[in-house]
Amino acid sequence: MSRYSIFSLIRHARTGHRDWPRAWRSPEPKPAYDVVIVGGGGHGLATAYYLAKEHGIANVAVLEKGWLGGGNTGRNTTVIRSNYLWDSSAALYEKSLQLFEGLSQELNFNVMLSQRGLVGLAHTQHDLREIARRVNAIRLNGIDSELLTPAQIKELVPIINISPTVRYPVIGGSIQRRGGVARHDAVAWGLARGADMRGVDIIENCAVTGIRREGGRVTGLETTRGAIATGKVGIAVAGHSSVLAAMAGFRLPIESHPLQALVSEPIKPIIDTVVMSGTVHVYVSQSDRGELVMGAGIDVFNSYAQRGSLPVIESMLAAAVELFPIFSRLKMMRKWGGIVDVCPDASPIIGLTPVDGLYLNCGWGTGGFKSTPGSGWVFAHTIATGAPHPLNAAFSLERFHSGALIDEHGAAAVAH
Ligand code: FAD
Ligand code: PYC
Repeated sequence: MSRYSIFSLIRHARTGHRDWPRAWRSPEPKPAYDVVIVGGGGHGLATAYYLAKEHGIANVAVLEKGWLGGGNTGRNTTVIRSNYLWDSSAALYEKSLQLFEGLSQELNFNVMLSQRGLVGLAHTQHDLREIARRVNAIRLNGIDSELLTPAQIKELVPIINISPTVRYPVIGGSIQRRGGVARHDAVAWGLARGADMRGVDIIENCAVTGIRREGGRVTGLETTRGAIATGKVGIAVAGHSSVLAAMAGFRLPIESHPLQALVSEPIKPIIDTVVMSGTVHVYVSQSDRGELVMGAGIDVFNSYAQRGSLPVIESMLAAAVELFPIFSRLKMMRKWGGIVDVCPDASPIIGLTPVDGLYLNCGWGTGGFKSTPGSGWVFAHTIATGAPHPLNAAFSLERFHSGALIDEHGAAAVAH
C-alpha cells in the first residue's frame, strides 16, 4: 500500500507526475488458471477482487475484450441506491450500498461516493401508490426511505417546477437519503488495482471466442490471445451475455437494448440531489465538474451498437425542460449509449448454469452500477463454493422455469 501513500503523492508532484507506476500490471495470459472471469467491467473486477480477498483464490484472470470499464461501467450515470421492493432485492442492493459506503477506505482509492440523496417523482395517482407501497416495503426491510410532498420536493430541489397545470405535474415522491452517486471509472480502477495487488491477472484486449466443455463441464476458453485451461469460468459481460451463453450451448431470457445518457455544458451548482422520474423517463444529477448528467429509458429495439436514437433523447429532454425550465437555455455537449442486458422481471441472474463450472452474472439491465461491489461479493462466493450465497439464491436462472420471478420494474425506475 505504501506505493500510494501521501509521501508518494508529494514525491510524484515534485517530479511533475511523470513517473507514476502502472495501477495494474499488463501480463501475458498464462496457459491455465483456477478461475477465469470474462468481462473487465465493474462486476467482473469486483468478482476477481473478492475471490482473492475473501476466498484466497488469486490464481485468477479477468479477460476483457477492450479496455477496463469500457462497457457499461464507464458509460453509466453513476446513480447508487438500494430502494427496491422485494425482500431479496432489498437485501442484495443494500449489501452493495453498504460495501460502497466503505469502498474508498477498503481500496485506498477514492471512488468519490456522494450520498446526496435520491429523489423519485410521482406524476400520477398510480405512481404515488406504487412509490408509497415501495417506501413501506423498504422501511420494513430496515432501509432508509421517506415519502415526500410536492412542497418538500421543492424545498430539496428549488429548480423543479411543481405547477399542477403542466403535462407531468409533480404530485409527490420519495427520497432515499443514503442514495447518490459515485465515480464509475474510479470504481473500476480501484477494484482493478486491488485485485492486481492480490495477484489477479487483468488481461485487456483479449476477447473470449469459445467455451470448451467436456462431459457437461467447462474445461477452458478460446480467446483472441490463445487457449486458456480452467475448471471455473464466471461470465460478467452485461449486454453480451446471450453471446457468451450461445458459446456454451444454452439460451438466456435476456434482451440487449441501447440505453442512452448525455451531459450538458458545465454550470454552477444548481442541483445537489439526484432526481429521477420513471414515468417521464428522465433523471438528472450534477457532476463535480458542473455538467448535468441525464438519461432516458431504453431504446426499444435490440442492438449491440452502443448508440441509440435521437427521438428517445428528444422526448426525454422535452420532459426535462418542463420539470426544470432553467434547463431550456443549456447546451448539451455529449451523448452516448451502452448495451444493457434486460431480464423479463427487471432483476439480475447470478448463479449456476446448465454447464458445470460455468457461472453467470447478468441481467442488471439499466441498474447494475449500484450493485457492483455487492454483485462481485456474492458472485465470488458462488464461484468459490460452487453454490449461491443466501443473498443471491433467489436470483437464479432457474426462476424462469419455476416462475419465482422478482418483478422490480417499479424500482428499476429507468424504463425497461
Ligand atoms: P460492463 O461494464 O458492460 O462490463 C462487461 C465487459 O465485458 C465489457 O467491458 C465488455 O467489453 C466485456 N466483454 C463482452 N464480451 C466479451 C468477450 N467475448 N470477451 C471478453 N470481454 C467481453 N446502473 C446504475 O446502477 N446506476 C446508473 O445510474 C446507471 N446508469 C446507466 C446509464 C447508461 C447510459 C447505461 C448504458 C447503463 C447504466 N447503468 C446504471 C447500468 C450499469 O452501467 C450496468 O448495469 C453495469 O455497469 C454493468 O456492469 P458490468 O461489469 O456487468 O458490465
Ligand atoms: O438504476 O438508479 C438506477 C439508474 C439511474 C440511471 C440509470 N439507472
